[in-house]
Amino acid sequence: MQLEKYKIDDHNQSLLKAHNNKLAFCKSTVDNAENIIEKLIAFQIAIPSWALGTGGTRFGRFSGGGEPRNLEEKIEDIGLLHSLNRASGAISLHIPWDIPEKPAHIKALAAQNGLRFDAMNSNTFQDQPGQEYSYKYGSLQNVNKAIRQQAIDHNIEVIQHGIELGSKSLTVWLSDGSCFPGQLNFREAFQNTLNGLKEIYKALPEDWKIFVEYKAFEPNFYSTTVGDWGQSYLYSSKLGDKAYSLVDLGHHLPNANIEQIVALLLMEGKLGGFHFNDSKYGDDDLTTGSIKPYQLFLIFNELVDGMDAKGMNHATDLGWMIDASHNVKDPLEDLLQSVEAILIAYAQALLVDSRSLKEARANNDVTRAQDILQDAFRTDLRPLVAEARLRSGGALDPIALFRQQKIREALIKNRGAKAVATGL
Ligand code: PSV
Ligand code: MN
Repeated sequence: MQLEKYKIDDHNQSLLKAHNNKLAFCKSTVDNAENIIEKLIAFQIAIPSWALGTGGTRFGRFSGGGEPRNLEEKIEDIGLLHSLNRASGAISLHIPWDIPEKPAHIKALAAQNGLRFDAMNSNTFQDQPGQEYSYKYGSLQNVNKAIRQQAIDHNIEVIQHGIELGSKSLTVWLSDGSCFPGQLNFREAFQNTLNGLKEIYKALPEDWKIFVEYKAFEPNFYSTTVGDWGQSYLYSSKLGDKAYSLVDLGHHLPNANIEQIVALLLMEGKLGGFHFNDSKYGDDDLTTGSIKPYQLFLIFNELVDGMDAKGMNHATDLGWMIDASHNVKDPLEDLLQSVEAILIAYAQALLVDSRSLKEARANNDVTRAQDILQDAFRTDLRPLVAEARLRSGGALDPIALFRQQKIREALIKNRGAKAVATGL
């Protein structure tokens, strides 16, 4: 389903006066407004192919209807999101949930929707129909060589799919670990995993990156073989220059200082990718910014500061992706909210008066340092985010337009109330 340009224009026209008033006020209080708007326009956040349907938990799944039934429809949904917010110009595929059977056709469809292919994701955390060996006791860590080889081969196959689509990176998230003390020899599990990753690394094209994603727990509840940023850093530094750590916001133990992790990984040149979501308890996969917006801002503050220190391009030098699940909200509305929250936090980080912060730190002026950060966080920059959308051809109020145009109703009519998307 496509949203005609004139509908976006009509919607924008109806909101323009109010928007311009808010923008004028915002610009009168923010010195570098134009610079922030420019950076926001360039910033794109990839949408994963598995986030377009209803998630669910092991207790149940309550479908919202009209979910995309195949990869083509997922691309259409992301194209729709992108036409509304102009900031979702990339798709990240999970194999085997979304095998591109006809890659040339899929590539062309994505291009028609203004999308490029972000990181490819492998899956050795589930058994697939017809698969020879089971991953019940792990994949790359497995005590059985044939199982390890099957996992290596799968990752190499995922790279091949990615090459056909023009992707440039592979994200490996392993659920490997153990549920009970005594189950695993930690050092052997690490070495097996490292050896497997080395084989996968060898299959990477020259201009590709591999992201090693870590997670504290779940589905294993005693140990995880890539359990934290230290372990991920160990793997990525042993692998080589094309290997990086990937930070998923939901993959830490409670109250972990994620902004500090980000700062140090960036300092070491080993931060490669980012998965956005939010959580209260664990890997809750909630809408980004819905629970801890201040933490999101503090993380962005370190990202901007750390990237600037290395002369990195904010928009292109890290892989930005949303990794969320939608159990009670419309997935498309939820994704629009997430993208908005990410852009607000990014804009606020760009607003931080870094020179004064440096001075405050040099004088051990703790009160002033806190104030500088909170000043930026408490400034309402939504008009700048809306202006960036407007200038790139998106809608001033994407969710309002989505509802006015009854897009979900149309999707249900086309695809049915019981259509179920693949993914978790
Ligand atoms: C695991 O919890 C994870 O964050 C990984 O990125 C997976 O690929 C993704 O979720 C989808 O299940
Ligand atoms: Mn993730």
